[in-house]
Amino acid sequence: MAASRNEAAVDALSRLGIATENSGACLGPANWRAGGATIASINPADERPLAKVRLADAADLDAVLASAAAAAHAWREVPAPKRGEAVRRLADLLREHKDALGTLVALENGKIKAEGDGEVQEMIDIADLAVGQSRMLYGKSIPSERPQHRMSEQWHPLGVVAVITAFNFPVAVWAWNAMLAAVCGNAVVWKPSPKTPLTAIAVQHLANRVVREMQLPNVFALAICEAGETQALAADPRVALVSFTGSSAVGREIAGRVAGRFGKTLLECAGNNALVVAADADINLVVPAVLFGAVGTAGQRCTTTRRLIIHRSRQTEVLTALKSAYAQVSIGDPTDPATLMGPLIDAAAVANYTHAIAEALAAGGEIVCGGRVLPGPGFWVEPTIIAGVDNAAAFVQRETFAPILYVIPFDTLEQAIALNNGVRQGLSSSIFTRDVRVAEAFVAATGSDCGIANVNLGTSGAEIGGAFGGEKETGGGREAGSDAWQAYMRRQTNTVNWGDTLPLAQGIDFGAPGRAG
Ligand code: UN1
Repeated sequence: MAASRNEAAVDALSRLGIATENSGACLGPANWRAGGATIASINPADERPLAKVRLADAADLDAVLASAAAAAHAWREVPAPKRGEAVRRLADLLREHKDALGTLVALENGKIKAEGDGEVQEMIDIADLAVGQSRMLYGKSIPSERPQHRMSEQWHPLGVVAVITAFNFPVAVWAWNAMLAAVCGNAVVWKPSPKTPLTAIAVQHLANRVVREMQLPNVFALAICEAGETQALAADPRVALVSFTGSSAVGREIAGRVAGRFGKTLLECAGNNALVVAADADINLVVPAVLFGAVGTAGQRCTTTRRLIIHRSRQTEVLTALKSAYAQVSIGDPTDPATLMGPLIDAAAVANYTHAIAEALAAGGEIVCGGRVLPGPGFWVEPTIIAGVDNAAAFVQRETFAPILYVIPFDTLEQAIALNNGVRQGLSSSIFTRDVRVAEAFVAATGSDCGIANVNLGTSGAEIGGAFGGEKETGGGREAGSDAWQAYMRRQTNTVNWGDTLPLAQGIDFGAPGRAG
């Protein structure tokens, strides 16, 4: 199942400035460094190295943070709409490099080219939103209870924002954070996954171009490092906000470290997303939604559909349709336009896949389709549907980053909602129904407990305009649109007394010892 490394791929690497060996730390244009170990970026489709990267060590990280702190001081004095112009320029460069960067995402992550391009589009979309937002960092005006007083609030930059991203959205999640953080007046330090370092280096080259051309402070920095340095990054008081995307276990550790110094966190951890098929669901919507949600990105999205909660009366019909849809999924070279599913990221991901399936079978689960590891080189598995499992089983309760869909039947809407909510994670959810009462019940306060609850569309593939994130062990953070920009700023309440007396709030009379005359 080896994928060919075609000329277009080699061309994409060179168009993005990727060398055979690259430094993993960058303070700004012409300021790359790295004193740590050397790693290889492996193409998960053929297990061949794409290029090498020297990691940042503790000294590199320290230099990056010192530089970012200085840049943040200068950047906060630049008017926000001017900061927006830098993001607009970066969006221009992303448009220009969309094809190459989308290809590099496909090569390094293994997601298909259409999804790699989609990810770059997501970067462009959030950049456009951030440019507009740079003119709308609104504070409120609040009526004061005291005469001749004016109360208002304004939003100030935080300082340095660290963005820790996962391999599965190697560039878009940085963009959600970085574009907003930058217009909000912060310097951004990016710690990408060492599984996908080249896409980060490519984006850093583009950011460097913007900084150089526009002669900006070095507000975009990069530190590709190992776990020890990542924990040091979280513990460093120079970092005002740590935005973390990844597993709940690591998120919990990072959050603890940041909380220990009263820093801020923005967490986007595990999802365990269910798609509910109500008795009256339109199968023509359900099948493509499950296919994209459960098979797309080889099941490696935070928003991947992991549980199919299905009305018992529709089970046979829907599973039969899904079985034939799954049979048509072409697995192979992610850069081939005919491919629908690429490889998993690495051997550990394949091991997690096999382990979860073995557990499900041992617990009496039955494979509807898929279930096998495919021959390498490359990390190939079949998209899998497993029925006859219990929602409370350990393997259903945890997020396995692989294309495995568990089928769980229900009889009443109350049961379906309880099953949807009956996991520790709370990212995304959806229901398929034509009944407005069922739809509204699902999105009501008594319905889905997730950060995202959809009706008649799948659990994955959210637009950037909405706030993205979830509850419980997903971590509670919100990124991208709506008012998510506020996470990258500190709120200041200002009360101004423009009178000649000093009335106290709550009508307190505190005597008048200092009263003149
Ligand atoms: C993620 O998997 O970390 O909603 C993010 C979606 C994408 C983002 C996923 N827009 O599936």
